[in-house]
Order: sequence, then C-alpha cells, then structure tokens
Amino acid sequence: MSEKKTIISPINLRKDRLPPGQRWIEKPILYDISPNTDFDMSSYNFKVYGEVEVEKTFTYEELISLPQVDLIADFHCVTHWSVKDIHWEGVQTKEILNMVKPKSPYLLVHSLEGYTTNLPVEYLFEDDVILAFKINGEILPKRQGYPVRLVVPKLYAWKSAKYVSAFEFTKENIAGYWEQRGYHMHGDPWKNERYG
Ligand SMILES: Nc1nc2c(c(=O)[nH]1)N[C@H]1C(S)=C(S)[C@@H](COP(=O)(O)O)O[C@H]1N2
Ligand SMILES: [Mo]
Repeated sequence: MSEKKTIISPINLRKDRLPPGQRWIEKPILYDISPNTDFDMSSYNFKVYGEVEVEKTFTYEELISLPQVDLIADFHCVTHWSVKDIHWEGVQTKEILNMVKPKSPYLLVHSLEGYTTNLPVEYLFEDDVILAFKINGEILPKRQGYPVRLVVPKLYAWKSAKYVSAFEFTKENIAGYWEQRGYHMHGDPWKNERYG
C-alpha cells in the first residue's frame, strides 16, 4: 500500500487568502434546495456520460476503493461566508477523468435530489478537486453530501455539489440550477463572480 497523500489547496496559501467581500465563520452553513436527502443507497451509482471516450458507471464500493487523498481547503460561499481548513477525504477527479477521457471542456454535475451545477472541465484535472466521502474525519453526514460530494475549492461553494450521482460532459456550457437563476457560469471568488 502506498502512503495516502495530503493535499493543501493552493487557495489556502494565497496572500489574499480571504476573497473580496467574504468573512470568516467557524462552520459551514447548510444550504439545500430540498431538505429531503434520505436517498436509497441500494440503487446508488455514479455515472459518467456524454462527451467522453469511455462512459462508466461506478458503485459506491467501486468509487471508495480508488486511491484516496486527504485534502485541506478553505470553503467560500457566495452569501459572503468562508470557512478555513476543511479536511475532506476522497478520490481526485483526475483519476476518473483519466478513465473516461473527456472530449469536451464543459461539465454538468447531477445530484440525487435534482440539483445541477456546471463548471469548466479543466478544474477537475487539478490536484485539489475531489469526490469526497468524508469531512473532518467522518463519513459525510446526510445533509453534507452523503454518499459522494464534489469539492472544488477554487470556485464558490455552490459548485461543490452534494449527493453527486453523475458527471455529464456536454458539447455546450449548460447552466445548472443556480446558474439558471442568475448565479455566475464560472464563479471564481477572487474575481467576485457571484451573479451574472
Ligand atoms: N446537491 C446539492 N449540492 C449543493 C447544494 C444543494 O442545494 N444541493 N447547495 C450548494 C450551496 S449553495 C452551498 S453554499 C453548499 C453548502 O454546503 P453545506 O450544506 O455542506 O454547508 O453546497 C452546495 N452544494
Ligand atoms: Mo451557497
């Protein structure tokens, strides 16, 4: 067995660590478009489809058996709060991308309760982007993304989709749930890309 790597997100090491318009708080605030997060795990799987060379479906067991990393990363919500040094554990998305080989630059992430969010595929090749199974040493609590959560520290937290069920690689940049309601298509906190 090889040593489990610890990755510190480069955003934690920035001189301007706190993005413009943000303030530090102790713990993340739960935000959900639907409070019903009691999913049937007997039918859970994670699908990768669309503009890829190889479509793939993973069971939860298959996903968690891929090589995992520890990730330490700050978390920035568009509603102006930020939390320092969250400890996540999971699989780097680049592991998945190397298996499916995306053919397009756009990703739409689907979640079990119907939430979606879009982001550029290039982020998913970076070391600090993971599919997380644990937060601060515990299996993700039901409201924090169980079974699987995407974590993308370099973008606002609405792009860190909880309860992830699929990655759909798309030909066009398709707006997700909040993006359809006025949130930014990109969402970089240091560029203040909140709305529009
Ligand atoms: N599936 C899903 N993921 C989601 C959301 C959601 O409603 N559904 N809300 C997003 C928003 S707006 C934020 S700020 C963060 C909040 O994460 P937390 O609930 O773990 O604090 O989750 C993001 N991921
Ligand atoms: Mo949010």
